[in-house]
Amino acid sequence: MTQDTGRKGKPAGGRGAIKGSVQAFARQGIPIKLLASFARANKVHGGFDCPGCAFPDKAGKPLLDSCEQGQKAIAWEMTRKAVGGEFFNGKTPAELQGRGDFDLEFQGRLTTPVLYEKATGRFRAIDWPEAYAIAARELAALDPGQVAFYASGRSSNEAAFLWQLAARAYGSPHLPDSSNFCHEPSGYALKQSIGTGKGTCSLEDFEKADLIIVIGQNPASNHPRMMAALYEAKKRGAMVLAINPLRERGFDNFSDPKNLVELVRDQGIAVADAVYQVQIGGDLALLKGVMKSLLEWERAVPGTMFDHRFIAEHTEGIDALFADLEACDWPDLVERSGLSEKKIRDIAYRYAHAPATMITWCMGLTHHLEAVATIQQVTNLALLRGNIGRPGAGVMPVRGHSNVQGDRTMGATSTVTAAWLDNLEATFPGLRICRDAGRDAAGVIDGLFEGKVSAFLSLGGNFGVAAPDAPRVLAALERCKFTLHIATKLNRTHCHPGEIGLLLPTLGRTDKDLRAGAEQCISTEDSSSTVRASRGLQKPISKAQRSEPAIVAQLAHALGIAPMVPWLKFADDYAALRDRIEQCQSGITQGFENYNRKLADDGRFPLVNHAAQRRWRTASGKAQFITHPLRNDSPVALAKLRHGDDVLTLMTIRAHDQFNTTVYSQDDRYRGVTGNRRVVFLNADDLAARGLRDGDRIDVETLVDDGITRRVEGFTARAWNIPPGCAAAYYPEAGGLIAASTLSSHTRTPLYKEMPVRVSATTP
Ligand SMILES: Nc1nc2c(c(=O)[nH]1)N[C@H]1C(S)=C(S)[C@@H](COP(=O)(O)OP(=O)(O)OC[C@H]3O[C@@H](n4cnc5c(=O)[nH]c(N)nc54)[C@H](O)[C@@H]3O)O[C@H]1N2
Ligand SMILES: Nc1nc2c(c(=O)[nH]1)N[C@H]1C(S)=C(S)[C@@H](COP(=O)(O)OP(=O)(O)OC[C@H]3O[C@@H](n4cnc5c(=O)[nH]c(N)nc54)[C@H](O)[C@@H]3O)O[C@H]1N2
Ligand SMILES: [Mo]
Repeated sequence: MTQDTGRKGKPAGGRGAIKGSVQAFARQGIPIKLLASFARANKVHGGFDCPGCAFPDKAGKPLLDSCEQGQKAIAWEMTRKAVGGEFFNGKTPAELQGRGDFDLEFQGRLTTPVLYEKATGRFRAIDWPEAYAIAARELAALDPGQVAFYASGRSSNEAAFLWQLAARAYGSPHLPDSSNFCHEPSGYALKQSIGTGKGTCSLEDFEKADLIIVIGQNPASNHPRMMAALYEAKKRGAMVLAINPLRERGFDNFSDPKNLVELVRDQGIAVADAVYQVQIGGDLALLKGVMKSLLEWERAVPGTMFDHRFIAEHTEGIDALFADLEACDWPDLVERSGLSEKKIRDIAYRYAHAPATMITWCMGLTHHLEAVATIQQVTNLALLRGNIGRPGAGVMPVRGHSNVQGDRTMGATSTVTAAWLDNLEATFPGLRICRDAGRDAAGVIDGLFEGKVSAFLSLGGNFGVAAPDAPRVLAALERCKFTLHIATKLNRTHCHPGEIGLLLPTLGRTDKDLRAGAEQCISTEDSSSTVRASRGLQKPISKAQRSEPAIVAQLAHALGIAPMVPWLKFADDYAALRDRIEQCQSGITQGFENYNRKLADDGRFPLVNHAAQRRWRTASGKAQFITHPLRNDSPVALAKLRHGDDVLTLMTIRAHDQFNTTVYSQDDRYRGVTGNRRVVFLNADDLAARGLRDGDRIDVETLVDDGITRRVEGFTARAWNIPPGCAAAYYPEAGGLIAASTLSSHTRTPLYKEMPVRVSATTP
């Protein structure tokens, strides 16, 4: 059986990217706006921060700093399609639930507050004073310990700060966020290892690295501006290695749309020098193998492999790491990683010969049982050769949502330090905030299932679809007493309101934000810890839309909490708000001094990243080599004990035409998929072993032994270049297969990319 490689020969990026951008705006009926959008996206001076990914923006005044994927997200938001009272009035949740996800969002921008009451069973448009009054009435009647405040990572620093302040002042410590589903293990692992829970690289490092290892990431679809950086690196002679179960298109063939010669020839270059097709979840063993090779060579010729001075001066725990590596045996590492000893040694050899190496990763490492352990081996590998805190070197979790890192810096998370809470109280004298332990996203899901979370509020996102066990989470949201969503567009979670449900229309990144007659700017933080100003470019489609900071501040004001916080002033004057944020950051995050002035003068500024300066904020002041055993009790291993060779490991991944739960089309042009996202990519041998063929209709069932049946039906099998025993399907279509009862060690992140499943032919 041959595998389908899609549109063979066509590069990722290139003409396709230009066409994709044009189509995105044309589909919204606003083709002309593409020009303004390209001119302003990610530009620091007078521009706006693209609402797509969190890849760093170029410094200075680049002609262009945007990509196809960013333009899709922008067009989706800039659309002139609107949905208001005429759509919602009289509709029941069942009627809305009957519509497809695409159809819901394609209705356009939300333009009116909407109320749902179980008593009438219907939605209806209301005005803002009524919305605030209802929210205040509901929240006042609830026990704050039962109320969760979720944040997705698209908001601004200003909105995120107010969100956590309002939640804590109200009395709830429950601040789950999309990071809990995303890079939580990265932050946790890095904090323990190097004392800073953020990546240590900047965009300039891409210009100086000799080797860039891209592990568990598909930048061609999810961070195309990073593809441009890799492409430049490759062209100047750097080496790029990809570690991924899939040979993603961008690795083998990518053309920068700005390169006219390649554009005309419609041909790009192989950006990756090699792609190592690791087994799903095999990275921990692989990384141990790479380090074991280095150790063996070092023992043979001492002084050749490691940066001994760096290790002696800056680190602790090297002996335990060596002991751990010595205890590993090669056949076991080979079996677990799915890569031959030769290939693993090949990576080690290339790493050992590169003067400066960067290692970047994304969800391919975090959505796993041993995510923290794996990321700490990435860090160990970097530390062994002093590859942190010098030009062209470093560790870089490439963040997802455009301001997900900033939300965290603003304290919008359930785990914050006591120092942060102290600063909040000191900044607003008289304020008393909740200091209880808060629920993370997994905790909120448990709470929803057990009835201990009875109200759910969200600042953006699509929680009921993004969460594991999505169908059960949506049903649990309906059992809530109160739900409230601040959103730009209608999505499935909104169609499952609680007894009282509010949906509040907000401005997005691209909208001009006028408050009390003055144009406001917001700020965001990218994956390289750079904070920047962002100003919208178009007039909002409706006068009834409110900015996120204004909505949150008005809600808090209506609720009558924390009168010492000047909520209404903050709603109209974000600079005044930023002055207080600066105060709260004192002694916590260095770099926010003169926040407003820096934004006004330079448009952006870096936050101090201690690890990048080789200052390790760990208990001992040294960077830590941390080891973890290889486990035999993963959900996949347990399923194999019961179901033998039937078990496949499923990863749920993104297609080229989506942003998380927002699906733009049924196509994935980089993987040759057209018109149907309900596909499962499988190794040809695995298909044959099950008597299946490419194109067959199949059902997929989760093999987690927790008494719950999870199944999707009528998917299409695709024979694909994927390691044996591995399967891939798209998120969110396959999200119902992910068991909320299985979570990663340390950070309780869902195992979105490591589910044991069985596939079988659909019975007609
Ligand atoms: N256009 C667009 N941009 C986006 C997003 C979007 O949906 N659309 N989403 C944003 C968000 S929130 C995020 S978090 C990022 C997501 O960006 P990515 O992490 O790149 O996205 P995923 O599709 O989830 O896929 C991860 C990659 O990991 C690989 N992988 C899976 N399991 C393993 C494993 O065990 N080992 C290794 N080595 N690799 C593995 C998969 O083959 C796939 O190539 O992108 C952000 N940017
Ligand atoms: N099976 C599976 N599940 C996953 C993943 C996976 O790989 N596989 N990935 C996980 C990851 S990495 C993440 S980050 C989560 C994402 O989970 P979420 O962040 O909860 O989901 P999104 O799809 O990003 O949210 C989209 C919605 O946000 C709203 N929105 C968009 N822009 C704005 C804005 O500017 N302001 C406001 N207030 N609202 C806005 C719109 O209503 C839109 O419908 O999903 C996780 N779920
Ligand atoms: Mo994410």
